[in-house]
Amino acid sequence: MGRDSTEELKRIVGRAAAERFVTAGMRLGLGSGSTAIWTVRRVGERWRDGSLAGLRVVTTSLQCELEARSLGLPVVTLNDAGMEEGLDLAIDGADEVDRHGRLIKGGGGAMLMEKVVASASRRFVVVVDESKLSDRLGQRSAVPLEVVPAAFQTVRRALVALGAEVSVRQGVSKVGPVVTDLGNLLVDARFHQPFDPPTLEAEINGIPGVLENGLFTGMRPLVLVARAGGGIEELAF
Ligand code: A5P
Repeated sequence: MGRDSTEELKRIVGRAAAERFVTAGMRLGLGSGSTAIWTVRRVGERWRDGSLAGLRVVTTSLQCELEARSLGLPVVTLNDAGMEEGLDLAIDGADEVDRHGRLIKGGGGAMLMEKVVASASRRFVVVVDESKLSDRLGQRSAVPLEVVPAAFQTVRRALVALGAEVSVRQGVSKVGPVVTDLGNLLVDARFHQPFDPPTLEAEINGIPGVLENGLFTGMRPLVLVARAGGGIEELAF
């Protein structure tokens, strides 16, 4: 690790996205996790200093919503009046980014609404530190899935047939499984063999009982990468 710690890189890149891409009057999607939260905070500062008049934000998780509301940001939903055309921009973190701009997301368990919000947006900006760059998706992270609880065993069998090692994410300060913001299970599917990301994304979502998975392969994001040696690189896909 170079000059800046990973936590500092997250702060730098999260704030940079809020400064470079967010403008007054935008309909803005805000992501979740320890990097995107810095974007939320910087948007909050800019809102309070009056430079983002007319902004409306859509959040992707309870974490993000509580932060946005505590900062006084005007939180709306995709179903509210005035949001029929979707979002101008969404900004979010990622767990892995490959050289084609394909992502694994969902380390924080919010990938269902993150994918809804990103796909509702004309532009998608991803904020990461350089440790998230990956030669091959799946090298660092399992693929997270949000699963209807009653369908867990059915989904597990189908994932094993696809070659995955399957685990149910467990709470840290709570016994038992993690329950998502939407009341479902979080299942982590680890693939030890290389896979074709778009094919796997579609195959997993074809399993009945799977609500969404953390592969984001068709989004063409602009990825901001905070470098440990200093500076932020912009990778366009
Ligand atoms: C939340 O569910 C995720 O998709 C996050 O965006 C992703 O896990 C990256 O999180 P960090 O910025 O905390 O590493």
